Order: sequence, then structure tokens, then C-alpha cells
Amino acid sequence: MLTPEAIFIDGRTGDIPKANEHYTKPVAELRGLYRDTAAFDTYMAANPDAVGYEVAGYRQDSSDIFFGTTTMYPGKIGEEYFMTRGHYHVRRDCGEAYYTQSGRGLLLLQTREGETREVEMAPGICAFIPPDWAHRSVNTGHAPLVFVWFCQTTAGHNYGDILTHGMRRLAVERDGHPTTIPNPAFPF
Ligand code: M6P
Ligand code: ZN
Repeated sequence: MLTPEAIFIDGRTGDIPKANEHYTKPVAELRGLYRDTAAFDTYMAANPDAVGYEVAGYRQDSSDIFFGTTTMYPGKIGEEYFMTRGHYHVRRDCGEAYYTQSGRGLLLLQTREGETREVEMAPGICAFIPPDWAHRSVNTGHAPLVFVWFCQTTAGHNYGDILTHGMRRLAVERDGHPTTIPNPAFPF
């Protein structure tokens, strides 16, 4: 039987001492995400070991929910900020919540029908991600962006569509400020 437990989460670093899942995503594995491949190659030549983000999770398999943190490091490739891969859930009836603890960011969302939304990520804001909306988080600040996520254990990640086509909108820096623009490479 599962027993209740207190899980400490460090909202500044994303560290969860009792996490039982963890991975680090090197920027080197994210080449296809960025439009400016020349800028990507220049960045990687100068920062071959750069880390884009880390994910820590607390999961008990026979439970229906799990949670964890994502810690996204600041950076840019060309005019695009560091971002997660982005995904739909395999289970189309599963949503998610992202509760930002520190840093600044943008959550980009889209439906299969072509709707897009952006939700600000800042300390105190909990983003509601409805079922069947693809979601990608972007660190638009100069410090780590740390958020706590809550999801169903059986939701699953469906990366296919986003990995192949990207998202409909890109988060870019223009005149020193974050904004979004249509993705010229998206097959509309
Ligand atoms: C959030 C959650 C995780 C996800 C992570 C990184 O923390 O949604 O489930 O894995 O972001 O995003 P991605 O898997 O799209 O790279
Ligand atoms: Zn998700």
C-alpha cells in the first residue's frame, strides 16, 4: 500500500531530495528545435557541454498522479530562447499544471486544430494546461526558470508532431524583449 509522504521541493533550484526520477537534457541533443542552425553550431562549438534543462520527478507507479520540477537554464540560440522539446500527451484526456517557482518564461500551447495560446510563467502563476493542448516552456529570463508540474502517471509524452513540425509560434527576443512570432517553417 502507498503511504503519504512530505516531499520537499527547492523552488529556487528545482532540487527534490526524494526524487526517484531525474534526467539532464544537453543542448547538444536539441539541434532540430532551433531555426538558426548556424547559430546553433556556433553556440555548441563554444559551449559543448551546455545543459538546456533538468527534470526531477517523484513517482509511485501504482498512483494516478505524479509531480516534479523542471529547471530550465537561461540562454539563446540565434534569437530563440532555450526551450523544452514540447509535447502532446499520449492520453488525450490528460492535462497538466505548471506552477512556476522562480525565473521568467513563456508557456507556448497549441491544439491540433490550430489554436495557439501563451501563458506567462512567473513566480506565483500556476498554468493550467487542458487535455490535448501541446505545451512547450521557454526561459525568457536571465536566471533559471523553475516550475513544479503535476500530471497523471499514465499521460505519456507524444513528441512526434512537435519534433517533426515544431510549434506554430516561436518565442524570440526582439529589441531586448521576449515576444512570439509565427513559425515560418510550420506547415500551415
Ligand atoms: C515538464 C513536464 C515533463 C516534461 C518536461 C520537459 O517538466 O511536462 O513531463 O518532460 O517538462 O519537457 P519535454 O519533455 O517536452 O522536453
Ligand atoms: Zn506534459
